[in-house]
Amino acid sequence: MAAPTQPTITLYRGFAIRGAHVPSPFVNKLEARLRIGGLTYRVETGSPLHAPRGKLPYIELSSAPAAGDGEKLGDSALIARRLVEDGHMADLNAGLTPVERARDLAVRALLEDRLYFFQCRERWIDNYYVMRDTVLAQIPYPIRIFVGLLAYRNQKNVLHGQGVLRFTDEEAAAQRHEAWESVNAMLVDSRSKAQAAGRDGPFWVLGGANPTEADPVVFGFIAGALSCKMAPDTEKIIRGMPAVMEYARRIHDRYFSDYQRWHD
Ligand SMILES: N[C@@H](CCC(=O)N[C@@H](CS)C(=O)NCC(=O)O)C(=O)O
Repeated sequence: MAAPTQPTITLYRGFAIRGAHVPSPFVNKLEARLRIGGLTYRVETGSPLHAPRGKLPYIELSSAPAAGDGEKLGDSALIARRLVEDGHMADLNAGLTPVERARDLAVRALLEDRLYFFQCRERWIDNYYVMRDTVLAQIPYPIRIFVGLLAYRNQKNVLHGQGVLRFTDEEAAAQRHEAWESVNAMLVDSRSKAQAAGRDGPFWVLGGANPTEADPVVFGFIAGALSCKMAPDTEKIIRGMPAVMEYARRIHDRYFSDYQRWHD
């Protein structure tokens, strides 16, 4: 049966920049997921204030080319699931065994539900001014100072409640490193499997011949970290891991040739 016609997808990224990855890992993840799924989309800036779940990214699905009248959807994973359920792109995990699915979920959770909070701490607490002037760049001074302080206070509460703010700087850094070491170990293994099998192009985090749902997530976090200046420790960690850099570069080169890439 033929796939249903793709609706017009407008992706709201929250950043005014175009033709490049953004600091948000979830935005990069969703873009990678759409592109791996073979879907096209247009990009708008948008804002969490207009997002259906109050967070970026969100999309608008519309049968007509003009934005503004369609159905808005939030949450990168739920958006991808909906597009799979509607028959617009394939489920990347369809061929996985239950154990492989568990591994895929574990990788996603490591980044989205653990590393993300350490990354927020590094960005919002350790590098506040760079963070503020990047994510709130569209808000003019002096309102930005005020909005920045509100955002800072909110982040502090979230991070304290979640727990990552209860660690010392050293303890937090060690846990951030540990997460990236784990990702690196998987990618080193996958790269050598791909080499042994004579496969060119991207290699994938679970080590198979095809991407799984975890890959857009891993790519999104790497691309985000290499596309901003507010997480210098993370950038240093990643740049010190050749397999991680190569993984992201190969995915970028295959799926994002129209985007500017980070410098090597
Ligand atoms: N589960 C969400 C997480 C999205 C998320 O946390 N986005 C951040 C940007 S990286 C955000 O919008 N933060 C703004 C806020 O929380 O107000 C997804 O996968 O889309």
